Amino acid sequence: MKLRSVELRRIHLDLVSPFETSFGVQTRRDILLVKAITDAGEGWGECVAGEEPLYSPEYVDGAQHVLIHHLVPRLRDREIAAESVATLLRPVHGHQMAKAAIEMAVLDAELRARGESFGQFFGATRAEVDCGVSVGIHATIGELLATVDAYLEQGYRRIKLKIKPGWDVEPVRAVREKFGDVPLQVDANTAYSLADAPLLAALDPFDLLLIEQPLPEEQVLAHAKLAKLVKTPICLDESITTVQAASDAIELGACRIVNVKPGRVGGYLEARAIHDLCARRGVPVWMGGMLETGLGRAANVAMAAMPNFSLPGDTSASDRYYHRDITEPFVLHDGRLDVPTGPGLGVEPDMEYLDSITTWKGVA
Ligand code: NPG
Repeated sequence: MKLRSVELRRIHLDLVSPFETSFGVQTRRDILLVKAITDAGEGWGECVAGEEPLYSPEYVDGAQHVLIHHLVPRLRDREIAAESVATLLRPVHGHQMAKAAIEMAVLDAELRARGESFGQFFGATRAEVDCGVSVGIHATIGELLATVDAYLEQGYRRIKLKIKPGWDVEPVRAVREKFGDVPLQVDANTAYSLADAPLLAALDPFDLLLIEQPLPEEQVLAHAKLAKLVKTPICLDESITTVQAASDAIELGACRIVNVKPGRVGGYLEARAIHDLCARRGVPVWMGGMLETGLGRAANVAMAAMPNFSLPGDTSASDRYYHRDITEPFVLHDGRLDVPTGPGLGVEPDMEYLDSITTWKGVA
């Protein structure tokens, strides 16, 4: 398959409600979409980088720049396959989210051309996936409980609470007291230090599924030390940027569970390798979320149907994020989302709507 060109597009979408994490409050998204134009057809990719480099070093303007100047030139006018993209891009260090976006677009084009869905390609073993929801930091416990109540009413099968120093034990206690044994986990987005081990151990009595990324991403050894001081399983997100990093972290005892985010690790193929590695090591994985539109969500839901994705993911319905998604919406039924079955991503962006929210377009 020959890559002729790549169309880049920035779109603006408001979130249905502000989403506060330990690294800031998001109220809207400025999203970079890429369309691979090949001699076999077209494919879509979504870049998960945020407006500012607060979750990881990547941010959307940087992703756009590196795609135009460093990534697309290494792929354009060449015979490529999705499986060769990461190798061709290896000379460029880092920039996993930008790399993931173009690899996703090439994979979508390739699978659409041969009439195969993402789910078939990944070896999905389920037609639908269990969904959890990520609940941001709230101003008061009362407001948090109201939000959690509404999500449980909608059928979500697991609640994840964002935590930070000063907003941890109390919200967890309040949710446990009000909602009983609902599957519950917390995510710190690197906000703590190893010295906070006693505080994190204070979460042990609440029977959480996991504590996600309590310490800064480079502190893998400290996570292994923390794992000996708390009973709740440690799950890593930000620290796991490659299959090698996943392998090292598991061997070191830094995590018992892994959050898989294809954007964070450079693409769906590296994410699949992490799934496979974790399956061999007996480490459960679950699908993370980066507030994706229907395009990224389609691919995430397909991957989450692989066998070792044994915990509910942050694969929530479209209406948890956006009043109107750019594809047909993903709708929750009985706490699950259906895996798309059409060729490639199996969803189509609504081009008229997309054009109406596009803030910039370019070709590389
Ligand atoms: O449902 O897509 C979702 C959001 C899940 O909490 C979520 N994502 O740290 O995992 C995270 C967090 C996040 C969102 C991180 C956006 C960075 C950007």
